[in-house]
Amino acid sequence: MLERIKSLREKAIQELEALTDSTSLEEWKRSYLGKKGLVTQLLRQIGSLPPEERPKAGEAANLLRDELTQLYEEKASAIKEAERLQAAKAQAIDVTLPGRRPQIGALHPVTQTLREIIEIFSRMGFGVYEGPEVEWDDYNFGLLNIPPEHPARDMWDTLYIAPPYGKEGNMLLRTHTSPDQIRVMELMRPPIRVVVPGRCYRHEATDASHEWMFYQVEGLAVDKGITMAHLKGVLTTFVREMFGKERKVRFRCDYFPFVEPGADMAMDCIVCGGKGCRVCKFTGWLEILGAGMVHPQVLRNVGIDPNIYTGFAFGMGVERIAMLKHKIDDIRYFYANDLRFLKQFRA
Ligand code: YSA
Repeated sequence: MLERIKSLREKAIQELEALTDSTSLEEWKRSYLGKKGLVTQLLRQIGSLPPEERPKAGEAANLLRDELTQLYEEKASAIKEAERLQAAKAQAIDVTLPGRRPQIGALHPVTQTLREIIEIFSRMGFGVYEGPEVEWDDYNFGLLNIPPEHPARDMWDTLYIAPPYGKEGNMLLRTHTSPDQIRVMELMRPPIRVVVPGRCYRHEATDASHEWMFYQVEGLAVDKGITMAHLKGVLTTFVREMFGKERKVRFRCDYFPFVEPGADMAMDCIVCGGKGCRVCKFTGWLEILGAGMVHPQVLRNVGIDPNIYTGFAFGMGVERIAMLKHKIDDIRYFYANDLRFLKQFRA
């Protein structure tokens, strides 16, 4: 009997030492110390031994039960602690891992250019106004001396918003920022000095220099005694601030129904320095904006007396300015959402 107890002890302890989880530990407990467990069975058999063997066998069996019970408890707390540590490790954050870099965006090159333009005009005392992109026909055309059937409307075909139209006439996506000249003059009385940045839309066959959606910056100055000299001075200053002191500018007559006289302004080609290249179509000059003296009828349309006040206005394309600034040869890059292009303009 004592031999059986000894070998049962060795087997039980060996098995116990190999256990690593609480499920198999409970299984072990059942098979040795449970109601039908091997140690329990052994204890029951003591009574059937010859009387002289009983005391020693009983003592040994009881000792085995107590020892295994204690070993079980020690193992149970060791496994519990190990399982607790493992669960904590699974949840833990490894602070030694390298961090993930946040994706930091940047301003779009057109926005950067727009801000630069506005800053230059701010330094010359111009305020900033913003008008609606969805505009009334009358503001986009009529009040700017472009009545229905006027041939200038052909140049500025646009997207019309579906009926019902209000009493103000058709609603459309503005083709230029010039309607905001009217809005500003309805809001303010002279002296006026504002620039109006914003998106414009045209029914346009896109190409390297034309988009169907693009930005303009409108400029307007109205006061007593404003002349073409002020217009030339302000715009020449703008070009030299934006593109460098060495830039030359050229003004030529142009026609816009809402100015008299009208002009376009060009600067010497920044790419070839005025010698002639593909960008300037071998003319040496790059046109950057339309301008002129505000037409007396436009002033009358907003209740400003043209006998007292005069004004100048201009409208420039922001993408075209950005193209010149960065020597970009196709306007379509700006809105193609290609990060290889956009990442080059991280400020
Ligand atoms: C003229 C006289 C004023 O007193 C005031 C403003 C103006 C400008 C006028 N409203 C106008 O829109 N003229 S424009 O059709 O020649 O456009 C002005 C500028 O916008 C162009 O010089 C060009 O830089 C830009 N632009 C025009 N159509 C464009 C465009 N840029 C990109 N895509 C297009 N489709």
